Amino acid sequence: MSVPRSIIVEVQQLREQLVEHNYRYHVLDAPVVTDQEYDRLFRRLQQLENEHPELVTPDSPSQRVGAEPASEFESVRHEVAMLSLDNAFDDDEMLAFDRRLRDGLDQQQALAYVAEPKLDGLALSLLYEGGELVRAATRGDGRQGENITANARTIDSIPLRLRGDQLPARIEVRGEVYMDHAGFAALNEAQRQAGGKVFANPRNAAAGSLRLLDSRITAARPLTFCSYGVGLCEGTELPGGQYEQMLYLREIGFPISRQIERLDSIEDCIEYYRRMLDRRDALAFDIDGVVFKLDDRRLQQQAGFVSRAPRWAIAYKFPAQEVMTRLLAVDFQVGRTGALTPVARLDPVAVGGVMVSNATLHNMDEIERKDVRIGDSVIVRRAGDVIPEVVAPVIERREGRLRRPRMPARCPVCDSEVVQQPGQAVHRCTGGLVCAAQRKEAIKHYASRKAMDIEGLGDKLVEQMVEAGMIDAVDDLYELSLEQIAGLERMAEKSAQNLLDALQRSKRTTLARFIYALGVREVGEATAEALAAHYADLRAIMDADIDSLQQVEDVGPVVAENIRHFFDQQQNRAAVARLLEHGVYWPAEERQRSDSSLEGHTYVITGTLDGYSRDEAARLLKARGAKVSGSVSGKTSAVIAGENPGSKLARAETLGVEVLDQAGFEALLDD
Ligand code: 9MJ
Repeated sequence: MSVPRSIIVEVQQLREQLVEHNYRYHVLDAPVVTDQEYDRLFRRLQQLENEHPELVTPDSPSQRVGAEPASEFESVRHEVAMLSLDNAFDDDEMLAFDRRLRDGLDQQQALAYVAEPKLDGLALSLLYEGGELVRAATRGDGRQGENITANARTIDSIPLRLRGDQLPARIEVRGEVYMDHAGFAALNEAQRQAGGKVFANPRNAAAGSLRLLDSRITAARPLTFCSYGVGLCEGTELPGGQYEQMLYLREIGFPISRQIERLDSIEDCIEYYRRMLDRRDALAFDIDGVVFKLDDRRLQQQAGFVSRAPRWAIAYKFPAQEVMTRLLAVDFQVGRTGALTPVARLDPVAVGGVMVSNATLHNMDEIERKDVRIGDSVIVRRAGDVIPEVVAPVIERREGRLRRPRMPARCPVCDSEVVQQPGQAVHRCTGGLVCAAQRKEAIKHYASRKAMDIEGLGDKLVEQMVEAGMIDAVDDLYELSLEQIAGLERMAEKSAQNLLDALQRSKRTTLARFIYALGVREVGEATAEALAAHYADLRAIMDADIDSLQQVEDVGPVVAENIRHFFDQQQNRAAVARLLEHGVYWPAEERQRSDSSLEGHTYVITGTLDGYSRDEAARLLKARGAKVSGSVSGKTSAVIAGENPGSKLARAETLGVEVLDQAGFEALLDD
């Protein structure tokens, strides 16, 4: 039975659309359809191919789901060796690299370079013949790698077929496969829940995923490809500059770095390195340095190679984010809700450019899973704003019998009993507000920016005050006198007065902030806001039963139970009453506001707005029914851009999303 022509045409059109959308998403970074629309087209194609299997082609976008597992990877020889890069660790080494190159090439004037972040993943070689992906191989030892074509085909950002009509007969494109932070976190969470292997870092996760014999599993792993060069090329003359060559790769379908730049001198390269180092933590993926390549490809050839690396390229490495040190001891820190967290005391070491002597070990389950012992050499990681963590012990370096950390039976702060609720990983101190650690944390939380926002009342000051016996609970804050505060060590009278003023100002708040500030277990900002919006009245929340609480968005049985439990305790009700007596209030308009003028709209805020913190601006939008998101997509209603906007503004412009300035933002609130 032949397939109706209309079906053949539809399949053809669906493929073209999907390929185009994929290219716009992964390469141009400018999608024009929502994820749902993409999925709809994809499912329609799958459906038609299921009904008419004879229409399936190897380069169909549907063929990225993985194939039957292989028994081993075939070895492949690289026709052009895959070299590594020489490293530089400081500016002098960069200047020396440039000088060597200029001397060798007999060049007096400055050399131009192409700069891009050094992705911390795995090198991949992609061979295309007649525009079609025929082979993907790992770097291996540079001469010989492994054929992982089936796995590479599952990565959406790797084109199965090249774009354009004047394609080279054969071209080998090289680049890096990596996993971004969000993908890595999601994968590890899924692995943890399934009791599978948890990866130490995104690089290991990418490597592990790419080298699975079952490509159907690889297909489900969040891998990304970014190209950085060409190996062999036959049948076309490539542009004479490295930068132009990269633009050519983008044209024929490959993602290239968004941060790529052509620079006029080695001084500009050093400046680029500093800029990237500053931005390192804000990137969505790990980079371990910056790569510079001579732009002029004729000069590249002239410069040639030394042993395993080109003379015309260099990697200027960042300070390592993972280093090895010794675990000296494990202490237990008591949090606001009494949870005991194991903290690693380390032999001090520089990680990512900062000295680190403490790192989190998360919880006892993690310690057991990783088999960390006191005295072990351990890998410590510090990435971005995330607190440093112990990734794993280096078992090979373990000597003799080392002791496993043990959860203490009594609280190290107040000596109350430590218990573990059945079915829960956390151990808690049962001391409640008897425990100074819990009292300190409760007060710190109350004063924090997203809670009562008491300016000048930082963690150190709270600790000092609790230790001096000046405050036991949050309501004591409002009874502090100028003399008491000024009497503290390192506290000037002026600062003491400022703190008193801040305490006074903090009394005017919102219901949501107040609920959040109380620190009910598992009631975060969003839940506090949902509770305030639902009940619009503190008394109603304090007296709500479990069933009623579960009517609130995001409140499940556990959180409902926590809220009920909190307000069932006489001491908590009394504390609330005392706070209100001290004059904590939220203006009525805030309380009763149930404006929905912005319902169905999603906004993204970037930059600084005059007179509003980012949180405050978000709160005002949400109070009118809007959603506030952290990332710009085709679904964003508008991006609100204040002073010094970030990359979100550029992204809005690429996507054609409306951009509002301060006046536009204020107009939204007034409507
Ligand atoms: C990475 N890892 O991002 C190279 N790389 O060039 C970039 N690696 C490279 N270039 C030649 N951007 C050998 C390796």
